[in-house]
Amino acid sequence: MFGALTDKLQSLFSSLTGKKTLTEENISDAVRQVRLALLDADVNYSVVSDFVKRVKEKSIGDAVLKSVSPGDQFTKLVHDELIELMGSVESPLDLQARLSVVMVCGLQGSGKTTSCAKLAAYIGKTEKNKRVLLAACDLQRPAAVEQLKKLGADLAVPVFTLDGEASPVKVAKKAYEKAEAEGFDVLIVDTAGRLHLDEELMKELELLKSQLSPREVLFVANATTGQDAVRTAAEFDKRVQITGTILTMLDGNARAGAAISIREVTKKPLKFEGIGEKIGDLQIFNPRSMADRILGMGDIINLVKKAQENFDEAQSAELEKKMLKATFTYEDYLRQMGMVKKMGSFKSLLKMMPGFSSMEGFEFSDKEFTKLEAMILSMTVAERQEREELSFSRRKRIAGGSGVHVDEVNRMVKGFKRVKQLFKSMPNMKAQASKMGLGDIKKQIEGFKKWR
Ligand SMILES: Nc1nc2c(ncn2[C@@H]2O[C@H](COP(=O)(O)OP(=O)(O)O)[C@@H](O)[C@H]2O)c(=O)[nH]1
Ligand SMILES: [Mg+2]
Repeated sequence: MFGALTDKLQSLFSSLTGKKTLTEENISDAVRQVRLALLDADVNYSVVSDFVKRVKEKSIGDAVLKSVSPGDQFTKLVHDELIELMGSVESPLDLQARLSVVMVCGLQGSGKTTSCAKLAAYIGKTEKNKRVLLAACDLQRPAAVEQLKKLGADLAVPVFTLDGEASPVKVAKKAYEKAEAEGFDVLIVDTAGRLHLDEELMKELELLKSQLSPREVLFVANATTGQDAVRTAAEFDKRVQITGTILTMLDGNARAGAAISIREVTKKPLKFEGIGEKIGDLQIFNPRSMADRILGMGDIINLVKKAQENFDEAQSAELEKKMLKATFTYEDYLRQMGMVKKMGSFKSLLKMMPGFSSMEGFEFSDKEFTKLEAMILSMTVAERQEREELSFSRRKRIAGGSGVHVDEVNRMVKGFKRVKQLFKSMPNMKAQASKMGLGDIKKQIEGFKKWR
């Protein structure tokens, strides 16, 4: 996700790992490099200065106390400081009012409308007893109202609109009246953006805010825009006193700058992160997990959370037992691939883990799965359980039965064997991954990739 910054910090940490002790000299060097890496990643200058000052003070104090594994010590220090910089803890939505208004604002194209819908879905999932009404108050772009209507319809969340009304404040007021009259708990208000900061927009937002007394004023920041997002956040905060930020486009090649600086500059929490275009691609912002990702430690928290949503636990536990005992059959393989396919945003999930950038472009499509399924279902039960050797004539029969070329069958057999072998020789499975029945995903994916 943060490619360059992650790479730099990682090589810096590994160069320290060889050192016996942290001396003032090599700390200075390391700190200087952290500073450059952060500046390079577009982190706000004064944020960087404060950050490295703190790291330096602490690491020197630290080195006096203990001189074991200086690289790890330093990594941990930078990690801890990054977490603190990003707010330490998760910052959930404040929906305490009887009718809580959430006003969403930001520049055009930052992801406001999408985030409104994602928030509605998120609340629907996390606060099942709360009823949400969406209000389409972006009257600048004619398509904006339609866009929200469609998103709402997909989610079965009602969207309030007023045809022919040109004043967003009037629409918002009417939406509020409806929400109150009909006992809604949350009103999410989508607002207009502009390409750049502009006075008219700010006035409109101030007016909306004064009319709605929102519980939350969420600034939506496109994380790929780096310092611009930070400046914009500061300006919105000055005018409408934001209560938090939603960082979007974190699935793109976002530079870490925005994530790190916005909170420090506005002193308002980073509340959510958007990691894709789909409605489910919103998660609560977790400073620790973000620090892990920036430092390239993988994102175990989110990985586990997501995997748990997508996996049938009992089924994967059983599969894993089988794999370890190497009684893994073609049927199990098919089931496992089915689970991989079910994980809709598998790709964005993989990108959260270290060393996975090479996986970009990996997609396991429905079509490929259907092909795999056809091949395995064309096998006899004895073949699927490997009680019968897959001779060339058998492979030809399978190819014929499933409408593929025999080469494809050969590749599928290889992929299966590789995955099976992998699990046999896998004593050091990562604890978390193993819990989810994923095994060493990276190798597993390589197996899948080779099959393809
Ligand atoms: N990749 C990615 N795309 C996003 C994300 N959030 C929004 N988008 C896309 O960005 C574009 C602009 O989003 P939209 O919500 O219309 O922005 P708005 O003008 O601020 O309302 C749309 O094509 C969205 O699908 C995200 O987190 N990741
Ligand atoms: Mg919009």
